[in-house]
Amino acid sequence: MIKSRICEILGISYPVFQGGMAWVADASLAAAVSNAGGLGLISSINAGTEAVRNEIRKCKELTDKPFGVNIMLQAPNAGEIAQMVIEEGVKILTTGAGSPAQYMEAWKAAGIKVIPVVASVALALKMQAIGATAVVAEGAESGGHVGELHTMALIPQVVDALDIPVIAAGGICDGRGVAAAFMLGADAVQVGTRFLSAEECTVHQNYKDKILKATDISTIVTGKTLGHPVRSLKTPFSKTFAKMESDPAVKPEEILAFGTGALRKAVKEGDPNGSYMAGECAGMVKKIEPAKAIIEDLIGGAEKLLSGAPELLA
Ligand code: TUI
Repeated sequence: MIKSRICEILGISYPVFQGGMAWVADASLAAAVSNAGGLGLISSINAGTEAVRNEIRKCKELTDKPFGVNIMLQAPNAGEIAQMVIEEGVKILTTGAGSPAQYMEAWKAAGIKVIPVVASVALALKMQAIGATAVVAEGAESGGHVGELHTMALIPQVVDALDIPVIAAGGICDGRGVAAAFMLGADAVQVGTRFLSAEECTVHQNYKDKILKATDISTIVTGKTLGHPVRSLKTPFSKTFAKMESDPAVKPEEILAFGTGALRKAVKEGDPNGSYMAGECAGMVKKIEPAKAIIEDLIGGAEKLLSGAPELLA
């Protein structure tokens, strides 16, 4: 049975976090993951602060297990969300796309366990120094906003630098990825893309269909020229975005305007011109199934591999 210190710290049965995917991670998905023994997360990127508050309240009705909220720090309402989660008695937070330093004091005073997502050793060390409970180290295989380093090199370097637990993210999609993450020294994994195919995931069916059809080479990173690299499925939208970026005649403001609202359009409307954020492992997602089955496959698969590992030494 795979257990780690993060299970004790957070009161969860399995060391599996569900990524707090923007527009995607709502009460339905988070509660399903938490009820299955993992850590469900609700995204702060939704139709405004009050919509996120409602998701938190819904989640409390759907599960009595621990769950958390992911705060996207670059969002214009990040400060508002930071206060709202205290009001709602949220106990676990993950943060992404920046440093949560300015909010740490208030969150710690409220007894919140803060688990920032980091993409480098430097930020991981800073987060440990300001009182983070753990960090999610996210490699560039992941979907959405990505850093520079990839999981295989990032995780052991962050593990070596820190004393607090490290949750590995980026490219982890089945028991093989989970086992590998533990071998790299991680205490848990965070999985996003695989949960897009969960029955309880409320994304538009077109989004699920695109994930199920994806292959190994289906994703692309755009936005590097804007300082905000994002991995998404190759679609007419992302290809046009990439073309605009390589055309010196197109101004950054025009590109930004083109991208605004594109993720919501994909998630909520299945709009073919939307942004279908997904990780490199989208090609490994083969079926729609309950979140519980996904967690059982992740953990069961890893346990089987790890218990067979001594044979490698024979
Ligand atoms: O945040 C993410 N992934 C996301 S956020 C998002 S929302 C969105 N993005 C673009 C368009 C529309 C909507 C989609 N995906 N992952 C966590 C993450 N954080 N990955 C990398 C980082 C990161 C990168 C640099 C964290 C900190 C950082 O350093 C900044 C600093 O201050 O040093």
